[in-house]
Amino acid sequence: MTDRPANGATPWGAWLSDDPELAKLLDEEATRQRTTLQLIASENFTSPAVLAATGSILTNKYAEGYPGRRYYGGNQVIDEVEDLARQRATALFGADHANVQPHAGAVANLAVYQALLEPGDTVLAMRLDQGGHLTHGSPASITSKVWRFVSYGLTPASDDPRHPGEVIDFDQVADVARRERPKLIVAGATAYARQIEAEPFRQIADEVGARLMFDLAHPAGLVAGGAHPNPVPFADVVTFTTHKTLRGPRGGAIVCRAELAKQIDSAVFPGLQGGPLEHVVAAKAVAFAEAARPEFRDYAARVVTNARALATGLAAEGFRLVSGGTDNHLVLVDLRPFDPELTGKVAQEVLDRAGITLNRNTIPDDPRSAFVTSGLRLGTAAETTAGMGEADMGEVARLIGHALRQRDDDAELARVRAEVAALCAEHPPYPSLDAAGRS
Ligand code: DSN
Repeated sequence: MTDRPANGATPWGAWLSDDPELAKLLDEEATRQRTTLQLIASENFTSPAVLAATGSILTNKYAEGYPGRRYYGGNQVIDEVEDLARQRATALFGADHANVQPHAGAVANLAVYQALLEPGDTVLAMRLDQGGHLTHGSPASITSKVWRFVSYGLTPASDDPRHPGEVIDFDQVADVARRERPKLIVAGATAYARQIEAEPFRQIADEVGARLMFDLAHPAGLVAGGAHPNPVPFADVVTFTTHKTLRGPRGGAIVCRAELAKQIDSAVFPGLQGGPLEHVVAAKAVAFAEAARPEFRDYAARVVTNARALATGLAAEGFRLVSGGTDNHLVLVDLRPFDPELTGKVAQEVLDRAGITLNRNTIPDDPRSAFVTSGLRLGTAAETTAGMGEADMGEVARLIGHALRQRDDDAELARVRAEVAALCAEHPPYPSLDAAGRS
């Protein structure tokens, strides 16, 4: 723990000392991240080097265009920064070409659709309530207004523990593809706890003459660390976010086959975006280099073993594991066997009060709305970065079960919050910055 100046100005150096109002908010957020459990499956703690690049002077520069082809002067250094990020991304994933400019995963997906499709073309993607993302054709997303989305889902749940079901139904993918003849098939999910093989999607895409896009937003870091199969050899295009398991700055990226490079680049800029965020591009370069190191392989493996330990603990507390368990970084639980009255919305709010941060999530064929839900989604990427291990995950599961059983008892929730704080104190996310008085 760090002593803090009386005016509350702390977090990222003295720069904010002229703005105590904002400094206080950053300080409060630093305290929240350090003293409560971060179990949102799409979040992580970036390295101090990623934070430094994100907060760098590169934010000052306009660089519309690409290295060697900019619309503004003064981009000699920026070109080298972006080239470094592109080279590191292609090397990390074994791809021909990378575009590191998308501001977010959603923009990366939109860019691919714009590059490969005409308005009204058919796209086959995962159903939202089965784990698909908003940009996979949600009625609320622009994607469904411009293109015609059809969907596939999961196999039914089963009581057989050796074949628990709720895995991608490739028969259904093939049937819908043959019937609808999509121009693009999208693999990948936002709430799916199993590995996704790209090869069966490739076979189906080839059979119906479709292109294949793999949305790798969630497991990108697991792929980089060798803990999830790499879709790059099979997909025409792979989109991903850099801030989830990959542990970089908030943003998106695309890797693709060489013959699609020009189309993809034009779709990102000028198709969708203006000036790239070169400070974030630099931070992406930092993250790609970090993810190529041997210790990142250990990290990715520990994310998965921790998720398994968390899943085992939650099952012992009486929650049902969607897909029967996990082999990636996330766990999706059905709350109904634990308590049929408990909704995801209430559980998320109760756990927030107990210092456990996660998100409610629909489960396959959820009878409740996406705003209420019958499930919770949890992930281990962030707390694994902070140093938690399998025993800690067992403890986390116990605390979740206890808090939800005692949800009407404020004193019990306060006790859980104190236990959470003690656990987090053993695993600070930024020990080096704490020592320097900066977190
Ligand atoms: N919102 C992200 C997630 O939490 O999975 C996806 O965009």
